[in-house]
Amino acid sequence: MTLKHVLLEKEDGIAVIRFHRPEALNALNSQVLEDIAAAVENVAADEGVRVVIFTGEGKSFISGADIHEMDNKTGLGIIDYSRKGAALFRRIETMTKPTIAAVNGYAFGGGFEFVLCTDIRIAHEKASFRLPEVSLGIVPGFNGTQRLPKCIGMPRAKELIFTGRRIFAREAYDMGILNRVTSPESFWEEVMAEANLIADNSASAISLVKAAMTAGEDVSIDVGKDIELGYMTACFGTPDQIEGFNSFKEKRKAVFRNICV
Ligand code: CO8
Repeated sequence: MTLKHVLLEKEDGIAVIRFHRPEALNALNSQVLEDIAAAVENVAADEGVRVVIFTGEGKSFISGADIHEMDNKTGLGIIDYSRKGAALFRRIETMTKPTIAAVNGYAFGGGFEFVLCTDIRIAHEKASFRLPEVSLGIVPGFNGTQRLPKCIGMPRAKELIFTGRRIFAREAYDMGILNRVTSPESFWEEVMAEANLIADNSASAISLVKAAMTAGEDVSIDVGKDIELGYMTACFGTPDQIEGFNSFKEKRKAVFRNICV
């Protein structure tokens, strides 16, 4: 598929969705949001894709929502734009395929908020994160006020949002925002190694695990354990469960069917 601001590559079950708007450091205007949404729907519908990586072209992951586009909007236009972004971010957060944010540079504003929607986050040590919205007189409107406190706790989230302070990958890792920090040189190799480790496992089991974790995120353990039970039960009798158990008994590596549900 050809998109203006997103490059989509697929190889060996791994899809790479690369933001490509170099003239604005991959800022999220409406067209970029639509292109990312189209790429996400493409990989979501593709049974061959087992892992989805998001990354940026050049020195930026995403430099934020597009300030020039927002500048021309009135209240209703902003609601429309904000909802478009929020719907895309939630779609990414809840899609059944595992996602990796490979943070290659600036993750500012909506870019930082994008990272918070992904399952696994890897950045190289020069990548940086910032929620500068209050310096622009606005609120982190792609749901950063909601997701950041869940990720790092309310006091730290408030400090980052109230100050608009920029942090580099090591500090983001220490706060629990990132899974791993790499050197710039080994960055892509480590991202792909992680994606391959995931892709080797049962895609149907991972999608059920993710569904259970997403559904159970905000519920009591008593409700959550029953959610898990439902998804656990659904695994039994699937081709991957049968293959996984057979491979154990036959002392060989499992060869899964790549079925995502
Ligand atoms: N929007 C639009 N254009 C941008 C953006 C952006 N967020 N970021 C960079 N650009 C453009 C610049 O305008 C510039 O274009 P031009 O050459 O035509 O002037 C080009 O990208 C290159 O930028 P710089 O020359 O500034 O590059 P530097 O390497 O010197 O600096 C920075 C890079 C530090 C990333 C700098 O560009 C910057 O601070 N950008 C703004 C970052 C920012 O404030 N992001 C948050 C935006 S607000 C937000 O994301 C809110 C999300 C929720 C919205 C909800 C909807 C209601």
